Amino acid sequence: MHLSGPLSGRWTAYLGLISTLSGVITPAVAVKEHDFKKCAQSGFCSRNRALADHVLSTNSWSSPYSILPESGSFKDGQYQAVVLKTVNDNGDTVRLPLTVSFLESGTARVTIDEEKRQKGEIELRHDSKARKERYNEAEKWVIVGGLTLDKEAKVDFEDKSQLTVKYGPTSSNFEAVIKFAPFGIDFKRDGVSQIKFNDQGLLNVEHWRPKIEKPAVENKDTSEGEQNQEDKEEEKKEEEEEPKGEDESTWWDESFGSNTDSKPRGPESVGLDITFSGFEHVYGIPSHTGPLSLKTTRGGDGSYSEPYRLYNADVFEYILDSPMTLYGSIPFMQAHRKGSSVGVFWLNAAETWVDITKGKDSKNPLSLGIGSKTSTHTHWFSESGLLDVFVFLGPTPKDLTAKYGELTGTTTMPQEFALGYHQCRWNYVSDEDVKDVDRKMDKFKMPYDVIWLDIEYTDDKKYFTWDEHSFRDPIGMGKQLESHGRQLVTIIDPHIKNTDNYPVVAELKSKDLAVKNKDGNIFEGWCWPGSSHWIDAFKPAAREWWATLFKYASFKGSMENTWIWNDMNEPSVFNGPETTMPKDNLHDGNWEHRDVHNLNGMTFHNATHHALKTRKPGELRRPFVLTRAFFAGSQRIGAMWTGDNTAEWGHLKESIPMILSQNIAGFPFSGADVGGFFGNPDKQLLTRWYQAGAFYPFFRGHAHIDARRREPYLMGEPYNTIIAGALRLRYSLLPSWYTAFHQAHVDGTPIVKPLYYTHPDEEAGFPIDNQFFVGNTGLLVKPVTEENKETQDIFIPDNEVYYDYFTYNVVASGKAGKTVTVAAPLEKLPLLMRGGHIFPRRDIPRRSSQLQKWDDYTLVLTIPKDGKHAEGELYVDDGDSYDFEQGQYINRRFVYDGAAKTITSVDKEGRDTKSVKQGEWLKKYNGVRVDKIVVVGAEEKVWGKKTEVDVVDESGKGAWKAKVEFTPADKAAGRASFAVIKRVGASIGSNWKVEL
Ligand code: NBV
Repeated sequence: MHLSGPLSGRWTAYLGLISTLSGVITPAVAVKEHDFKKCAQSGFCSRNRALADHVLSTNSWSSPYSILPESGSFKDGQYQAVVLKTVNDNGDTVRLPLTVSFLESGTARVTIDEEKRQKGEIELRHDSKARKERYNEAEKWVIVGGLTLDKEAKVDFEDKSQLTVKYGPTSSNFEAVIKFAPFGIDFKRDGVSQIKFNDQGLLNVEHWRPKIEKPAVENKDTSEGEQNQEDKEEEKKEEEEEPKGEDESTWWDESFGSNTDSKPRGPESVGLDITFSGFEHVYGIPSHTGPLSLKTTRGGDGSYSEPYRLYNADVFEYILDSPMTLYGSIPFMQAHRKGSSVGVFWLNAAETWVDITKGKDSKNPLSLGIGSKTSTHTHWFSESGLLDVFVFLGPTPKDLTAKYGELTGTTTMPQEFALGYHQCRWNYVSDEDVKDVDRKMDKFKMPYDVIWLDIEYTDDKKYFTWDEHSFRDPIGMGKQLESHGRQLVTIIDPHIKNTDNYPVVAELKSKDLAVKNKDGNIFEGWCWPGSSHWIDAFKPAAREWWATLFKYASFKGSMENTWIWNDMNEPSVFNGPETTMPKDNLHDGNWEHRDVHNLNGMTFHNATHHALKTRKPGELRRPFVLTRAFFAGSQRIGAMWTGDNTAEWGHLKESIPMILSQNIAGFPFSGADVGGFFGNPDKQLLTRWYQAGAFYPFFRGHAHIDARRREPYLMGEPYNTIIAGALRLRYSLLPSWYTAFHQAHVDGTPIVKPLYYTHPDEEAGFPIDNQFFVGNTGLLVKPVTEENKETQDIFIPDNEVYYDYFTYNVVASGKAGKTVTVAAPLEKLPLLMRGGHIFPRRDIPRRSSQLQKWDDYTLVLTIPKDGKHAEGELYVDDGDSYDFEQGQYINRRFVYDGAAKTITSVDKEGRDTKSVKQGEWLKKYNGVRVDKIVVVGAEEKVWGKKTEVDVVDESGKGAWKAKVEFTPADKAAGRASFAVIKRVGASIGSNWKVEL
């Protein structure tokens, strides 16, 4: 295979991979950390860190930003003023308009722009077409609600030095103390400081300025090679003697590797320190490897020495426990301590870094830190754009996810099949191969819903085409899948092959819908197809055009069960700086790529989502689109996965905090490649990965093109049976998963929840990120992520009783903060049920979720320690259309009342469901019933003598008896007693009561 074109480190790294595509299997060459910038290699990162170093090492620093008091005004929940930045010793200033908005939700928003007058004055250094404004359209892509101003917010106090605003919903008691000089804000709840802006004095708005050309350095008569030793030493000496000024070396252009960024607007970063007062733990800002509770970043034991970076990138063979950037970014951080959860959302789509340090606050120097609280200091900086930060004052973790969800939207209600198991690899080699895998999954009784096609299905990486030698009959393939309710996902990437006779690229060019380079010409770069162009999905016209390509008549071979996977949308550009687009490229409206980089993937994902929604007139179905790159707001569009992980135990282990981080940061529909993308997992690792994957919100097995085939049925015994068990466990719990997704859709609640979220007062749980709860089920899972481990220690966060899911053994009874050890031989996933819950299940094993759609339910009721109360829920709709928005759904609340000895089902929202006009689906669902209720921990004195119970179906079907079977406790084995109410027979959608 001959390749021509510009080469970079990244490109050569891909050569190993690409050669496999021509049939020669060569091991991939790993791109390592040095292909991505360290802070010291990024101009604005170094400058902001240098500022921090300078400020924090001196006592005499005073932040040069102050509010011009007479410029301030407060009206209708908004404070506006001008912040003056003193830029030199002469006292020259630049004017920065400040807006502090107090929103009805209790969220506050602080925005700092640069005054228009300044913008008019600046001249771009190059003859660049880049827009001369600070990028202010992130909001347009990200924010979907919650911006109504709080008209009740009021100024409570004002003098020459500060202004206090009281705001927030009734009884919230929020206040913002805005200090004028230096400028800073202290956000308080109930009079206690929670979040402080510019408390350390690191606010930095690099104002726009003209470039002053320095006189050219005299041409020394030496050849490059020789010059330089002497001169360099001389220069170094001079530098050392000179007082340190700002480092201007990267103001006007900046190189990394062989790429130079032209930076036509010069330096323009925005930075701010945000202190979380009295908080020891901060979480969020995915995606990174490493622990859920974020580490400190300025060196020292157990710390990182680099800031967390948010710059969507195709990080090949990413490393573990690192603040390096990955494929997607959500600049939302939460701080938590007992009694308080607060957060910030940094709305900026440019490259962003976050430093984290922790320190003891002690006013009294003699206290030696004893009794003082730890605070977390964070320092955020982005390369360009507005300073735009939302502040959430909690007080609970749930308040944070709800308020953030109100602003950026919540998880899309998924296609029901999308919660099933997805079978992927790079690549299934033909339509026959796909059909064969499909048959084998059935043969080995392994349920699955979706099979995936990676880039090789195309004709030479031209998306919307098929390789006609290996995929001769895509429709035949699609129909076989359809016949048992299964789906196909095909990959469509944003790079469009630059070649003749490819109508897609011809239209992209003729319609002027591609990303441009800095000169305003169509940008050309390298990716899988070789020379390529990139759709600019920021353009409304590009989005509309993209939609036309997905019509069934255009994308021939696609069918109603074909869905889409968007990869490489960071975007990945093999010969670009850090494998992505040059920052001086231009998008819609002549915004530089630098301004919008982290949004890019979301706009493409969004265009695909829109395309699927409109692919056939009248076909109103929920799209399924998986994305690799994402930003705040992507949760409204589809699912994400954690990219190219490796078949190693460490990657299995770190997938859990990564997914938990997605969950608390508003984008819970997430998973990691089961088995690990690169390399070959051994059978034990693969088996453990299936057990863990069965508890990822998005559950997909995937493998690199060089990896050996690893469809789960190839493992032999006992692995096949164990993996089939994990898959079936997932399928039986699908009703509970769907219910948890619905909750996420309603109010942004995580689907899988870490302990600080579920037990915000149990301090020992705050750093724990290897076990989690599923929805509101009370199911607590801690997958085994270490080799040859046959027991698992599980932390118990409260005083409830916990039962083993499989054996009903009581593993913990009434002691919070204790760790219990459970047996975890390979065939057993450590999974506990907390007392006091009722969760739905479907127990008949089927081949796909679609085949269990009309099955009756099992409810599992776990009796709590005090026997008094248990509850749970079930949400179900047609799993496909938007009819749920018109009331076509069932949303039940189940309650066990130990005193009254009843189990009841009522509408969770208190609707009179009889008044809902029933569509076809809802009518048919009247026939779906509660089959059995399993009562775990059923007390002998209550249940022991029971042989039957009364069932009253309040939908008019009457009352009848259902049989009960009681099994006493097995004290020797530690097993709780349990009862099974058989053939309950009540309609799942109606109000009913079981009376003991
Ligand atoms: O399309 C090929 C792969 C895909 O299998 C993987 O899941 C993506 O993350 N893709 C990346 C391209 C490059 C892989 C080295």
